[in-house]
Amino acid sequence: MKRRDEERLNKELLALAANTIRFLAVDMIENAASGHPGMPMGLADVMSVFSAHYSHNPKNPKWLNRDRVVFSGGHGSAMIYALLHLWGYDLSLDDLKNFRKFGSKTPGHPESIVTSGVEVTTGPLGQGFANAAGFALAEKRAQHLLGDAIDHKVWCFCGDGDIMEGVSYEAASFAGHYKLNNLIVVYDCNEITIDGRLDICFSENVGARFRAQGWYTIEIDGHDYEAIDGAFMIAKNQSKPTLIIAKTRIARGSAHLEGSHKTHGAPLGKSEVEASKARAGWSEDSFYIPKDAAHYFSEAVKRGAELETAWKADLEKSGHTRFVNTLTNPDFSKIEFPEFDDKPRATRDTNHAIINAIVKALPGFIGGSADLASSNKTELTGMGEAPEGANIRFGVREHAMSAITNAIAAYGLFFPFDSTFFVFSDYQKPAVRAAALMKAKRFFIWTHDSIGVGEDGATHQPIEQLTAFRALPNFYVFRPADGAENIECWKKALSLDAPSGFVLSRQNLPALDRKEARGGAEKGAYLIAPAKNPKATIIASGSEVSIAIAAQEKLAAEGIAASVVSAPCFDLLCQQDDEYLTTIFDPSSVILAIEAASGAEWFRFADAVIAMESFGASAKGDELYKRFGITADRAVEFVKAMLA
Ligand SMILES: Cc1ncc(C[n+]2csc(CCOP(=O)(O)OP(=O)(O)O)c2C)c(N)n1
Ligand SMILES: [Mg+2]
Repeated sequence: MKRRDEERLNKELLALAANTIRFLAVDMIENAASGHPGMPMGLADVMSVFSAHYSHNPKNPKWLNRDRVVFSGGHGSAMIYALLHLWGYDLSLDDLKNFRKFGSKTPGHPESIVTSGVEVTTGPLGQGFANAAGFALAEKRAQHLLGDAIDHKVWCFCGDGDIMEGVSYEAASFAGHYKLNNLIVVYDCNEITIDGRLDICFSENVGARFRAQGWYTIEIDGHDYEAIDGAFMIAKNQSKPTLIIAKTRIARGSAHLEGSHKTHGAPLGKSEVEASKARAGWSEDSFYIPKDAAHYFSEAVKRGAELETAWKADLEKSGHTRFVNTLTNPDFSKIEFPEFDDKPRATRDTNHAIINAIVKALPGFIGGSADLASSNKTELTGMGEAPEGANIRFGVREHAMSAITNAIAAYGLFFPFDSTFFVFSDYQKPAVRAAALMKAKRFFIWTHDSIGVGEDGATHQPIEQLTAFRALPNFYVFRPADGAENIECWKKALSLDAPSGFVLSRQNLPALDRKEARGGAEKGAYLIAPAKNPKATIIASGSEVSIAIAAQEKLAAEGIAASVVSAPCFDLLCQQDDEYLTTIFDPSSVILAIEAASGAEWFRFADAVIAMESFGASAKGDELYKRFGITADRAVEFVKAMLA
């Protein structure tokens, strides 16, 4: 990056710029009467230097070769918004004045779908750290596909809280193993968290930990401009990821509260703001931006335009422009989905054939498993290994896996997946929620979806997870009944701008007869086995659809007409209008749902629900279905009782 040395080391200007960040953030927080001034004030010196190192284009926040920057401590949002405004992003002074207000572009914690320039939604500590590792991995894959056209850095700013969270351990281990030397993490080490001094609860040697994980580490005074600049220069030329441990004082520049945990999450208060501004020789005016500071930050606009123009020319010369477009706008109609015959198959197996068909057509499809690829059936045949190839070995690091995959999705070129047993989705949950908040187009592949798992027992048999994920906004859970439905679910999921989860069986399921079927999976549920003038409708998903059909046959033998609705996606079903609902649920029929999970949500549609009311147990899957009453005979009993 072109940068004038005298500007980089103009300490007076850097101090002016830092105070601008500090007091803009402080004024935003006073104005909102809530927020977190400690971090913006403590990190302002680092950010003022960072501003000259950061390669981005504020007028095109999606420029592909921009540096990715992640603020993992989302509570520092006032600092982020102040910077985005100063750099020239689409964030006005009025937006800063609306900080934390309903419908503003400046929510309490940064949200990528609300504010342009915010790469990922952060707030739950540790997520951003792992996202940064994901961006770094995504860049390695992009470099493999596009060569020198991609050569940016990934920056992450994090605090004591992020470092304490387990997910940052997993992600650091992953980044160290894959030698993600494009990753630079700045640890805002103020040794203060909400409850007070860090040493009341945390005393490990963070540098030694990261070095053991394969990182290069540097410790600096986070208020010394030369040291900060020097650390950035060193970090940019490493063969390993770099952790810069910046020793800082929380609320640096506060007249009486510098170093106090009280500044973490509460406004300084009017008199303290006045005293602090007076001590810094700052204007008393709120939202004051000195001209020289404004100029210093807004250089980003000119520099960004130059950087992007030069990059576009280089890309053109490299001949990769079309490939970038292909990756950015994948043509899903190119996928040649497999055709399945009528042999029984586990949906994890049909899914394996489907994801291999997807990757054959579209190089932006990448992903992997948390050490269960052979069980999850997620190997992408012949597609190579990460960081260059499409198969990512996440190791047994489910939480980081999903936060990493969220960032791969946010990178701009890929639509990734990750995978584990459905029961271990509990270990991914915070990242699943983050994916939904970001509307990330990405896929969770969850196999071993029920008590059908069998002898591994209760620890490995999901019960409540389906209900939990169906309750998650912006999230689509697909539980297909067989291979044909599995394909339909993928077609739908690929069309959504939101994350999807595939909940798949370990055990074989029969290929269902669809000759009489009405409708398809795209509405979430459809009549897979309709009956004339049904007295009952049985609704089920996944492995229970064939049980419902068996119940239908038994009822028919007793002269009771029943229809069967297959519901691969509860979330989509909830979006249908009454007109559609009456086509699948005959208004004169009683409705029974059957599912080998907690099933509470089915009461939204059903009069009665057969579901799991306890944990599972160790035995063969078939036996467990009988023991727990997830059977056709029980469905028949229920229907007869409901009609009586
Ligand atoms: C997963 C998670 N747990 C708890 C919180 C609540 N929380 C927000 S900030 C914070 C402490 C942060 O300490 P640090 O990262 O050192 O930030 P600083 O106080 O130095 O700004 C906590 C516990 C959270 N946001 N996310
Ligand atoms: Mg701290």
